[in-house]
Amino acid sequence: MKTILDAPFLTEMRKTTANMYRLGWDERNGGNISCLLDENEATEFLDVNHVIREIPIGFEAQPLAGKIFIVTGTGKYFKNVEGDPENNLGIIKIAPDGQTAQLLWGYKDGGKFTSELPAHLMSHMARLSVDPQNRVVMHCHPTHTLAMNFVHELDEKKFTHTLWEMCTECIVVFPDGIGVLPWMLCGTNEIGEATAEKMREFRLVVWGMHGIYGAGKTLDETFGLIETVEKAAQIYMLTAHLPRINTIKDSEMKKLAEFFGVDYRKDFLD
Ligand code: 2HA
Ligand code: ZN
Repeated sequence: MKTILDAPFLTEMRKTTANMYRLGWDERNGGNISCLLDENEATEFLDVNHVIREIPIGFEAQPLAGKIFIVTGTGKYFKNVEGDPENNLGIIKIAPDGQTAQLLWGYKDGGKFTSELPAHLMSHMARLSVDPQNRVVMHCHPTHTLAMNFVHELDEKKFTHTLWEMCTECIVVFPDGIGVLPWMLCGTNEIGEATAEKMREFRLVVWGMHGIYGAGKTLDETFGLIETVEKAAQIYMLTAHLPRINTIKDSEMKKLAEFFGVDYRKDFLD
């Protein structure tokens, strides 16, 4: 069997968390990522039937039974994942009962998965029901996106429209828009359920005055979604207090969406 440290999915998790840390999106233990692994690929690097220990999930994730995820650890710092993946990450398999995580690798110091596992697994279920290719759920605290939460209405249409206006690429990258939740207590099944509900409709969900969730087929795609939102939010925060002289018009955004053939939220344009 090949060594897990050579697994492309592990390398990608290390690179992604390091990138996110350096961008300032994941201070201290902020942020978490889960990625659904292809069972055949995982089998090349680890014995998927050897369970190190079992950890209760705290809710019912029956539709994901048998699925294997690599997940960041609770209380762990993105800053440290690259240098010490075995303590800061874990690979879990959802047991047949849907209520237990079987640890296959990682969380070496006795740790466990992120406190936001409900939001992650419930979001995976929601995204898989609309896109069987979805593999990644990512949460972080991007600075400008978060700043914008304090000065912009937390309304899905208005928030999406403002961001679409800030960069020409936005309507093409996230034509489905951004779901927005009010401030809620994090780490709970309630916020998990609310996030998953939004994830049926959106690949991006803002947690009011906390951060953002993204979902996608790959780590790169999901990172790129959040990166594009954050860039647009940065432009907004750099310009919101200045007189606006120019803007990308709704008619121009429509042209972009049509030219690139994306199915956009028509009700989010004026
Ligand atoms: O895992 O970001 O939302 C730390 C957090 C909680
Ligand atoms: Zn958070």
